[in-house]
Amino acid sequence: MSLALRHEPGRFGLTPDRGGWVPVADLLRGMRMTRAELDAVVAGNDKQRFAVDLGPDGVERIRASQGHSIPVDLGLVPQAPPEHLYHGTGREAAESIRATGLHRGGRHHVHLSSDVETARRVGSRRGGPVVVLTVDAAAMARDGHLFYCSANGVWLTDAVPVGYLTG
Ligand code: HQG
Repeated sequence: MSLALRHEPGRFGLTPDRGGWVPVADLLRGMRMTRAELDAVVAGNDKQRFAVDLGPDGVERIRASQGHSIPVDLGLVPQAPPEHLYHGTGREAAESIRATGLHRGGRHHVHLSSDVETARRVGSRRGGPVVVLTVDAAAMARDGHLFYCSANGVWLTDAVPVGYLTG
């Protein structure tokens, strides 16, 4: 479902709207899955990656709450971040990040966690030793950097310059 809703909707015959939404019925057809399977994924997903709601036309729709590589406007409103946010990554990446700052790569934003434990889990996805960097989000916000919080609690920002990173 992440592939269909974040990265390659065309492979499943889907055309998300500007906000990244597709009709639930279209996703079921495109992925050849049942409604019960979809409900189980939406409810059981460890990160609550998918949101289902009623569109303005009364048609039920679904989208990924973050993590897209296709262009989408999630309609997120800038929010004041907590004082510190965290980024978990591998040791080599951490070296490079300490030198050049955090970059968003293929995603729309840099992804930050509100607690160390979650950041550690994100960083451990690739195997190997994990480094958790601390972001002085309050200072970034004071300096005019914008932060957004996705529907599933992931903090997003465009980039984190080196001066705001420790760890
Ligand atoms: C690294 C998962 C070298 C960065 C998770 C990361 C998250 C640099 C990788 C979400 C760098 C990008 C995002 C620099 C950044 N030099 N490496 N200057 N700047 N990096 O997957 O944060 O399962 O795009 O440390 O739970 O790991 O998709 O980002 O290792 O919320 O829902 O470049 O993905 O969520 O990798 O993970 P990613 P991420 P989902």
